[in-house]
Order: sequence, then C-alpha cells, then structure tokens
Amino acid sequence: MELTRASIVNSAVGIVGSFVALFITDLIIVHSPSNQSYIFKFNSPAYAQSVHLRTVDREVLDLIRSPNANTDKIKDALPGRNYKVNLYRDAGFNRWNRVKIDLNRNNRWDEKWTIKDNVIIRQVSSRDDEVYDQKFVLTGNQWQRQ
Ligand SMILES: [Ca+2]
Repeated sequence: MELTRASIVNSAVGIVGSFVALFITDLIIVHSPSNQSYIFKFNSPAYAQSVHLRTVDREVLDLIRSPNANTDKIKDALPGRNYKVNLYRDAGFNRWNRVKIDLNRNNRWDEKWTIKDNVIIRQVSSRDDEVYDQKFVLTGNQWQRQ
C-alpha cells in the first residue's frame, strides 16, 4: 500500500516536473543595466519590442563589433541558438552592415538591423510576418524606440 502511494506521488512529481521544464524552455531572461531581470515569453511581441538588451542583442553586438571574416555573408552565425542570425557585408562596407534575425527559426525574419557610421538601427516585425512595423536605435545599452 505504501509502495503504491509512493509510486503515485513519484509519477505526479515527474509529470509536474515535465511541465515546468517545458515552460522554462519557452522563456528567456533579459538583463537590464540595473541587473533587474525582465522575463518575456520567447518570440512574443513583448520580447521583440523590448527596449532592453536581450541575450540575442548582446551576442549579435559581439559579432558585429568583432573583426570581419573574409566573406560577405554568414548564414546562421550563432548556431545552436533558438534564434537564427545572418550577417551581411554589402559592397562599399568593410564591416558587417546588415543583420537578419529569425527569433523562432520559422524561416520568417523577425528583425533586420542596419549598421552605418556606428549607428545601429533595429527594425522589428512584431507579428513575425516580415512587415517591419517597429523601429529602434541603439543608444548606450538600450533600444530607443523611434
Ligand atoms: Ca520568425
């Protein structure tokens, strides 16, 4: 009898644990300069429209600030992430000058960035339909909505 009860409790804990794990993988934590954490559901408009630097922002900024490889394009420059990042160096530029980001890897770009004269502009498709209806400019460690 006790064994049966214990195994029922174990099963229940296992099931609840699975749901918690599923829930956690669907979230991403964004750190603000004040170290306060903002939690957004991954790929929600709130995530895409965040003015705070997200993990993806920090990784892309590291990429575009590092010296260029000898190529004009890198597909999936951050493999293994939930998001896909392509880098482009157009004619006339000696550094990466465009970035495309697919936040949920559904083959529709959620964001396109342009970098010119050290100004970084981020255009966001808040509905993930490649219609870029939001615009931000990087100012210090925050995105300034335009
Ligand atoms: Ca997408």
